[in-house]
Amino acid sequence: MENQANNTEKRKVVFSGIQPSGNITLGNYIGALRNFSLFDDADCLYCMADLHTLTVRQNPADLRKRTASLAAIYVACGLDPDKNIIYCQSHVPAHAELAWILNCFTYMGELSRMTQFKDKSQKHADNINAGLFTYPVLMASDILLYQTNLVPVGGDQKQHVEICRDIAQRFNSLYGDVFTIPDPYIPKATAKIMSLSEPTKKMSKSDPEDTFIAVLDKPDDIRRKLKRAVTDSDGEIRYDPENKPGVSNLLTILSVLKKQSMEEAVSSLSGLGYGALKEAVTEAVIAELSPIQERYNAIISDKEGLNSMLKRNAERAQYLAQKTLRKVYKKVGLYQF
Ligand code: ATP
Ligand code: LTN
Repeated sequence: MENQANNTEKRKVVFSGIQPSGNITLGNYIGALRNFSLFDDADCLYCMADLHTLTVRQNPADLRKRTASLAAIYVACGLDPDKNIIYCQSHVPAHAELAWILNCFTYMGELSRMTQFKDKSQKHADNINAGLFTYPVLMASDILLYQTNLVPVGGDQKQHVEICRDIAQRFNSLYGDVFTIPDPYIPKATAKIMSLSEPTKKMSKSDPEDTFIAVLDKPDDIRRKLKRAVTDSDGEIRYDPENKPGVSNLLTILSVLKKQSMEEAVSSLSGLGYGALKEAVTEAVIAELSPIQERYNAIISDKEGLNSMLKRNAERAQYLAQKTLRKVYKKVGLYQF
């Protein structure tokens, strides 16, 4: 937090991104998206990290569709596109340009320690490409271009924010104070929402449909998926993530969405069984997602409005990004007119 303390008069900058690599899940929502609207008094940028998705093979038509859909989800979740800069990563060339430079300040050794790289290499053993390896460098560029103070993400991205800090500190120690050193913003209780079918694994949008609830799922799908969610056989409603991961995951979702403490959530179900727990979670999820879906439908049906918002916001982002990029080019010695 030290560099926040140094800038008390200046507005904080908040940056985050989500990959349009599948249906946006309840894990993305609770772990990240929902927190994006907490920073009313900061300058916030939220991107659709479409360049990042190319590290895994994508169907081009689907990728295009999902990118527009994610933009509409951001707005539907309450992010005002006049106050927050909501844009597409590939529309701002400075991201890829800075990534090249920062690749030259990042070591193979530190990249090969990234757990996401190891996991995705296993999952896509036929396509372990260089982009998958340098993924964290592009993410560092996203963050550093805007002199970001805070990065709201889920727990799985902590390591990537740490390597971003290391790269920035390395660069600053060679060239002076070029980059702000960012801090992650990861509330502990919601850092990792678990898969419905394997509650010891993270809920992930690139896993099979029945393992997650999507933000755009219809009430019937939500009900069906939660009915099938894996629990355990002892029948007691208790928060104990180690021994009762399925039940604890459902309790986390319930308490967060109902804005209750864990104790309140557990005691509201005292004496009841897993059927009642699932029913309560179902109702809470539907109540949370229905108004978002209603706003989403209005936004996504106005393609022109959406495109003009994205264009305007990409220009705002590019203007800010250029300031940092020009400074970096100058510092490293690239010839300029
Ligand atoms: P993929 O399966 O394609 O890797 P993902 O579902 O893990 O995707 P990302 O686009 O990588 O999603 O993540 C977007 C944001 O959501 C990140 O901040 C990430 O930490 C957060 N997030 C993703 N899954 C979860 C989860 N299960 N619990 C909490 N936060 C999550
Ligand atoms: N790698 C992130 C998505 C992402 C991101 C960012 C998050 C891309 N660029 C910058 C925070 C800041 C993920 O969730 N997989």
